[in-house]
Amino acid sequence: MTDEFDVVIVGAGVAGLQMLHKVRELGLTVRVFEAGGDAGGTWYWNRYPGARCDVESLEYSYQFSEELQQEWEWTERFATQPEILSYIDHVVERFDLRRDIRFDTRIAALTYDEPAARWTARTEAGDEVVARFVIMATGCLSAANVPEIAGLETFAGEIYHTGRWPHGPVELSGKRVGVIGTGSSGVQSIPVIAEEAEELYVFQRTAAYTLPAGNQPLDAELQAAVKADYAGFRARNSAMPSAGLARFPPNPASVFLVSDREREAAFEYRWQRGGPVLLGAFNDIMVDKAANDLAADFVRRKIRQIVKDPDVAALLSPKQLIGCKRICLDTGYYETFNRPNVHLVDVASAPIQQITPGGIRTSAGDHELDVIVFATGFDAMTGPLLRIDIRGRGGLPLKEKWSAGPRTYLGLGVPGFPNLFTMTGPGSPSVLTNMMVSIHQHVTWIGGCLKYLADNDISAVEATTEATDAWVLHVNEVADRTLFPSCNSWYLGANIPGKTRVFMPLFGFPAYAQTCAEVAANAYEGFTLTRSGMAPAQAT
Ligand code: N01
Repeated sequence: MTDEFDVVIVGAGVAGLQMLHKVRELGLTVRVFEAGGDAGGTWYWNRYPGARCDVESLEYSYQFSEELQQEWEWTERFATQPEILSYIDHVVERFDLRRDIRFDTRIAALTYDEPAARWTARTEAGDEVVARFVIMATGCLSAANVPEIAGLETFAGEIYHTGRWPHGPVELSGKRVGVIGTGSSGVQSIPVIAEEAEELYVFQRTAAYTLPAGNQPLDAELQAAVKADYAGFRARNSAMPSAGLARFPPNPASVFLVSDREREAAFEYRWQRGGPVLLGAFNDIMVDKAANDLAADFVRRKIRQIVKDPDVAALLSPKQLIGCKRICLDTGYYETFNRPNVHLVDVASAPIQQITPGGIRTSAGDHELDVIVFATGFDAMTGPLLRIDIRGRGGLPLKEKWSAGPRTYLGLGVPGFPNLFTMTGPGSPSVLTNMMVSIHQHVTWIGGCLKYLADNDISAVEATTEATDAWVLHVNEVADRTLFPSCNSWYLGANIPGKTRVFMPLFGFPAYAQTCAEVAANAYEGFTLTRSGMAPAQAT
């Protein structure tokens, strides 16, 4: 007999775990499926050397339990991957979450049975369960991207992807290592790999902007002060566009209203403070190209000061706008290129042609390697959803529905896919925020929706096409008021060959959270609600 649950959750990362806790609170039956061997999602998979969060520890934590946030002690301003994973393990144990999770189980297909108003979830092994609701907690950056490079399978050495780093030790000492990619994963891992490897070759196609993280042991007084009013701390962060950094808010003034000296001092102050706050030095950096150029020039000057070889400094200096690709945070990234064992390979001017048994061949020559590390990122936001064969009403595949790019209402629901929720989905603030806050908001909203459906004897909830069309327009209009869509970022899907270019996340957390609350208060306006055994009860 096929097992049946009220809710199936796909993914036991940070989002799936909190959602599981909420669904249990509602008294619903639930099964979570997780492809990994344990909980943690991003933090389970991304074990590469130097992996660390770029959101401050005091903010990158759950807020659903006051006891939990009081008892956990963070040790560093920006937590390492192992520390976050042990935090997640603590949460899993504390709330006894493991018993509802099936690990090492990847969902291959989800199919909606319209007459029964039930989803069937099929695992890769072919097992099936049935559920009324499916909650996709598959993450935004979980579908690893390994570019198709000729000859990859011929390489005689070891190959790793930062997002699929082995759980056992990886020995790099005495080896010639090549890292392809200089986004956040490359920027974090390169300084650490450089210390271990005999020779490190960094294959850079686009130079990234990276700012000093300013990591340090967490100030005990600060931790105590935050804990004394964690609710207030959370509320202040939730009122920020990025759902964070309220302790160091963006400056509301224009860069053009200050003198050159004041501008430089403002940039320098934020550079020294560490973290991503340089982008908030003035209010026009992300909306006005001339303002953006001033911030970008400041960082390029820093690169020239740090990197001794002027040719290397020039290659490391990004040309695109600052911030329109996700800004990176680092510990000693630019300094690493002063080491004699580190070599920057410019694959923009001399592209990678093929991987050979002995290494990487660019149009300028061969690089002999023992290890290749792909720090080449992810098929972001839609990848984790579309790698599952999701079929809604009438057997419509989500892949077909989204052939011209993702279309959701609030980043939570898709027309034609009743009772399926996409946590931190495209069309929601997600990756432009502290994910912990966006996840909390989605757990709360979905939990409220499930309760409303149960209280009102409603068997199906489905985003309307009208509401979705208007929402997609809104997301694009908001993006077009910023500089975000102006470079080839993964926010746009531009890192994946053939992927439709659509700016996927929505800028601005507070307005979004307000809209979601209003939709809920208005009996889920924009969704069609179908009462049990009846035709649609409400179509808005
Ligand atoms: O991936 P990316 P990532 N040949 O897509 C290059 C989060 N994150 O894993 O820019 C040569 O940013 C590509 O070059 P280009 C964070 O949100 C957070 O680093 O396409 N190069 C680029 O340099 C982040 O933004 C944390 O020209 C190729 C790199 O690979 C997101 O994850 C840590 C190539 C990919 O950069 C993704 O970061 C890590 C090719 N064929 C990640 N294909 C923290 O919390 C791709 N590249 C700190």
